[in-house]
Amino acid sequence: ATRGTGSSTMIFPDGFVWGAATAAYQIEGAAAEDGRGPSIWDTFSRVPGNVADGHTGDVACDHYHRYAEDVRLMAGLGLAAYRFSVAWPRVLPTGAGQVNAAGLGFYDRLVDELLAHGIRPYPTLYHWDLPQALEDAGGWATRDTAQRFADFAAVVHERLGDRVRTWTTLNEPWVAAFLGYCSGVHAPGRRDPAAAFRAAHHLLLAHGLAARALRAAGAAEIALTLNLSPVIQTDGHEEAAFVDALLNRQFLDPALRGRYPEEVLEIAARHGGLGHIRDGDLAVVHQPIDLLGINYYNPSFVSAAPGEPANPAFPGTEGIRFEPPTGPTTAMDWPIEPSGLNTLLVRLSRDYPEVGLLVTENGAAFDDHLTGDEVHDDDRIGYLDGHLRAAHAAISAGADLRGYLVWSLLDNFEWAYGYHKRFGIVYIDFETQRRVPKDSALWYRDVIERNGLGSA
Ligand code: PNW
Repeated sequence: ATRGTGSSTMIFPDGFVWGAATAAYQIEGAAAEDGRGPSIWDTFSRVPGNVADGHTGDVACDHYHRYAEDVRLMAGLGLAAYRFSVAWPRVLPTGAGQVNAAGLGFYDRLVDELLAHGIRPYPTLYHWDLPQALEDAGGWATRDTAQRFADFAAVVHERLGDRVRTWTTLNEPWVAAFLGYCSGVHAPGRRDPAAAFRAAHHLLLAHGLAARALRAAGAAEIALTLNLSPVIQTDGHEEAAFVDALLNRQFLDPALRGRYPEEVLEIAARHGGLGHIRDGDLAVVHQPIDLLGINYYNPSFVSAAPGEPANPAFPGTEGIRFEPPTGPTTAMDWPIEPSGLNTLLVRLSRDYPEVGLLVTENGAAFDDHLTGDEVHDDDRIGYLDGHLRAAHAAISAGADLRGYLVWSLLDNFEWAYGYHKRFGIVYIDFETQRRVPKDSALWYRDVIERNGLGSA
């Protein structure tokens, strides 16, 4: 019952946490309600050309008003955990100063509603919606933003700490820094490698300062969520290790070992220098944490290619080619490669054995169609089934994996792709806001009920 093949019954460990994930700007809507201030995504999405068809998060899934219905949906699926993010500009409209009680009140009601339905809340404190006022003061490229974040974390903990056990500081600092400040395809849309390395460091510092503040305030468990991708070399030799250092170890090593990879220091030194890294910073970044949140979608394939220009999100990758997928892909054109999750979990448990592991995102966009009251998304079921089998194989190989949260509960605002890419296990009709559980949601309900997978 423990083999990683497609044909055996696979039961997960007792207490394995099954759930789903979302993020504030992607689902809430109500962008100007109850005193919420603007975030960098409100600004960015309004600039023509930044988001497909000029979509914004103004309405999204209207979750701000429909959260009770959405929690009922979750309960119907048997979810034990729900990962959401807290919108900083709802709580502190300009990022600091006076607390906006109405904004904080939303998360207070959401947490109560979840608990009333037996669902454990897993808040993430930063999922990319930086208050615009802080960006105007320099954003993540500025050191002050890290302290502002720790102050925000303390405010949220003060209100929810009696009911929330597990606190996640950041979601995917690599994406926030390198898509936001280097390639510019995410908010705030800056194209400055030096600013991106500073942003990455200040995000790590923000994580450390917030983790310290949360711990001091009595938080039971603290987590950091990273987007991680095994880098596979199709040709050449040094290239995969270099990309792995930028994408994965730039965040893993400071947070879990208190040091930067040499490759990162070297390349950051050539893009603006290392003056932003002060003595003692890495000790702050290296706080004891309980869980590493893993967002896994696909491996990255690279090869040596002399003359290739640097990838816009990866400074220093001149001469390295990011290979397009050759096998099956999702609607994002991302490769479908479940074995990458096994590789990743086994590697993390070997290289960072002291931290528990939680898959905080895994899932796929496909071209879904509503037929009557049903969505037949067999492709998504296949994706999830394959990845759960890979996760189970990693557990059998000794990985300390505690749970799995599917991305996403709902179809939602998929950043630069707007509403065109559907990642939900629940379909949203964005005209009527009707929710329709897809076949994958019903399948997932059965997985949760039996704590595993049946014969395939
Ligand atoms: C993650 N990349 O984003 C986010 O945490 C979610 O908000 C998002 O909806 C989900 O994955 C699906 O995209 C990523 O380019 C966006 O490597 C881009 C990348 C990785 C993760």
